[in-house]
Amino acid sequence: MKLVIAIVQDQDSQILVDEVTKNDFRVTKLATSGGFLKSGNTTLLMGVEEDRLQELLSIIENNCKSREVATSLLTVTMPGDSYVPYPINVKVGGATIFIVDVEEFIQF
Ligand code: 2BA
Repeated sequence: MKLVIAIVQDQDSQILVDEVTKNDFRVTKLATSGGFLKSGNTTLLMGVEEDRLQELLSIIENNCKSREVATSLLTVTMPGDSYVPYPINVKVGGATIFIVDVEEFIQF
C-alpha cells in the first residue's frame, strides 16, 4: 500500500475530493497553508493499493489546475532603509505530490 500526500489549491479541492470518492478511493482532507505565500491550501491523504496508484494520480492531474498568483516580496534598497514591497507573480502548481510506502495499515 502507498500513502499519497497531495497538496492542492483550495479552489480545486472540493471537486477533487468528490472525484476521488466517486471512484471508490478513501481520502482525508486537511486545511493547510504554504510557507511561501502563507495562504491556505489543502492537503489530501489517500491510502491506495499499488495497482490503483496510477488511476489515482490521473484523477489528481485531471482535476488540479496550475495558476499564477500575485504576491509581493519585501526588499531593502539600502541598509537601514524600510522594507519596500516588490510585486511578483508565482506559478502555483496544480498539485505537489509525495508518495510513501505504508509499513502497516490498521483499522479498528
Ligand atoms: P507555498 O509554499 O505557499 O508556495 C507557493 C508557490 O510559490 C510555489 O508553488 C512556488 O511556485 C513558489 N515558491 C515557493 N517557494 C519559493 C521560493 N523560495 N522562491 C520562489 N518561489 C517560491 P508550488 O511549488 O506549486 O507549491 C505549492 C505548495 O505546495 C506550496 O505553497 C507548499 O505548501 C507545497 N509544497 C511545494 N513543495 C513542497 C515541498 N518540497 N515540501 C513541502 N511542501 C511543498
